[in-house]
Amino acid sequence: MMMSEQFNEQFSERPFNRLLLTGAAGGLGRVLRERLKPWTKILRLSDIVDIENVVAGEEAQTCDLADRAGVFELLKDVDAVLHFGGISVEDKFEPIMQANILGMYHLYEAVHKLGIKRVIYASSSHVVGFYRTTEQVNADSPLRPDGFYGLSKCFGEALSRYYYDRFGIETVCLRIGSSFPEPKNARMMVTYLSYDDLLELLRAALFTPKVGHSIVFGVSDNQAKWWDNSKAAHLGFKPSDSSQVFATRFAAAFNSVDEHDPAIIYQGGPFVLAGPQYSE
Ligand code: NAI
Ligand code: 15L
Repeated sequence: MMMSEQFNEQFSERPFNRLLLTGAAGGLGRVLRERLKPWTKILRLSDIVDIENVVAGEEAQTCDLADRAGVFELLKDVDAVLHFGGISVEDKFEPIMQANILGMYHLYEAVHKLGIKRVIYASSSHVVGFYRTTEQVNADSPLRPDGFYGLSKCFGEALSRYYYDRFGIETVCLRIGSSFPEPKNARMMVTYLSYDDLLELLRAALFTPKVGHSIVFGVSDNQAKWWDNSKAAHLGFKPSDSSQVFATRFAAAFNSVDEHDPAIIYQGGPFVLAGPQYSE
């Protein structure tokens, strides 16, 4: 039995009335849509694109995060927000600004004005992508974003810090590494976060009684490590999986790396090179 199943067994009734999941049509949103239901009577699903095949226990609300009135409508009667919506890779500044910067501002204004107490924010390891792969990073390390996308996640982390310091709204910023069914390349042997471990991370972020403003790296218990989660020990996040089960696939890639390639030198991998192609 998975840890999250053991955890779910203790509820005689679902602990939340209504959780909101943004980015629900995306890669992680589709995974979480299935897995969050034991925690909430109603799961409100939102994305800029329509949510399909809505079933009992779900509500769907299409919303562009750049639309302030729409975001306020979206957040009505919500207990907590799992914010996974937005641009998820490097892009031009303008769409990133609309979805990830303006959208974050709208979200937190609505959270504040509607009295919502906690947000779980899908940040990214690309807030520190310009550290070298030989370096260790923790939640207090200075930010070193690797592009406009990483910069927008830095903004999200700082914005949520402000709303905690000023208004007491709790946020857990998840600096997710690479959360896919399995690692796609040698870099992801270090950055991989399994879906089960992602769920365990969300459990820790949602159910730890007091989180204040926390930053935690979303990464499985992989053999090679760049990120030190000791500053987030209060969350009690303990990953169970490891990318090591996929190791044989990438053994050849490790032996043939170009040590002068920035995508190899820096933790952000190919993201460190992507920026200039999007600048106007
Ligand atoms: P994704 O790109 O598959 O999903 C993002 C969703 O946000 C999409 O369905 C998209 O339609 C929606 N969206 C985009 N612009 C929007 C807007 N203006 N208003 C409302 N919705 C909008 O990305 P994925 O992989 O599911 O990631 C989810 C979140 O987790 C993202 O915020 C991403 O930055 C973050 N993340 C994901 C990682 C991963 O390995 N999958 C790693 C690090 C961070
Ligand atoms: C991210 O932040 C992206 O959202 C995701 O698509 C992956 O590219 C991931 O980082 C990564 O670094 O592998």
